Amino acid sequence: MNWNLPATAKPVEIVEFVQEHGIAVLNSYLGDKQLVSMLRREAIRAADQSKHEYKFGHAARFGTDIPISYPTIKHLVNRADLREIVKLAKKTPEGTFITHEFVHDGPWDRNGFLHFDRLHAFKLFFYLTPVDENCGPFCAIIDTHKEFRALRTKEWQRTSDYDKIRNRPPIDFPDLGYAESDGNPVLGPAGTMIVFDTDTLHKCRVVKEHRHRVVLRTHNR
Ligand SMILES: O=C(O)CCC(=O)C(=O)O
Ligand SMILES: [Fe+2]
Repeated sequence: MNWNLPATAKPVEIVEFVQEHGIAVLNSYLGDKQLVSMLRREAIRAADQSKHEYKFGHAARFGTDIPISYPTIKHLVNRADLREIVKLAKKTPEGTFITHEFVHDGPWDRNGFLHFDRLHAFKLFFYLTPVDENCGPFCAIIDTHKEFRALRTKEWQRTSDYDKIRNRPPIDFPDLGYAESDGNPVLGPAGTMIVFDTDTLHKCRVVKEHRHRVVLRTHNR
């Protein structure tokens, strides 16, 4: 199954595709190069100034109200098309998470292992730098969200302790037959949007030496 949709896809088409397959990729969804470069500059400033701990590099977390010192990011997350996607998915915006990955030698953060998120979310994920095989591409396995929605639900019935939830199938559930190297990378230019249900198995691959990656994602629950 191919996860690519055209950058002109309508919010309803995007949401229906993600509900069915768990993930959709829209190359160059943010087609305006100047917009993307302003977003990248603000995102790097936000991540690099933040004290948030992130083993792959720097990360910043905002709630739904983005500080006025990041006007381009604030404008993006409030854009009508993005709000429409979240609304059609019947989710509520919870916050924005910005990461600047540049660390290429472990130990890795948990998102460096094939996983589903312990807390379910619907994410809009934007590459703000071009991402090839060497830049720590986001990797995923399409059509896995239904299987792992069931498993996540079962895990939360077993324990209510977030730290005890098992969410890395190759490590925690080897009998299911998933390997750490499974999953296809999303490669694309800066401005690419990935829309995904976090029950889809996914991970971040390691950034190679002298390369970096900048990502802005909104979390909606
Ligand atoms: O940064 C990545 O490529 C993976 C991120 C991730 O696991 C997530 O956003 O849930
Ligand atoms: Fe994740």
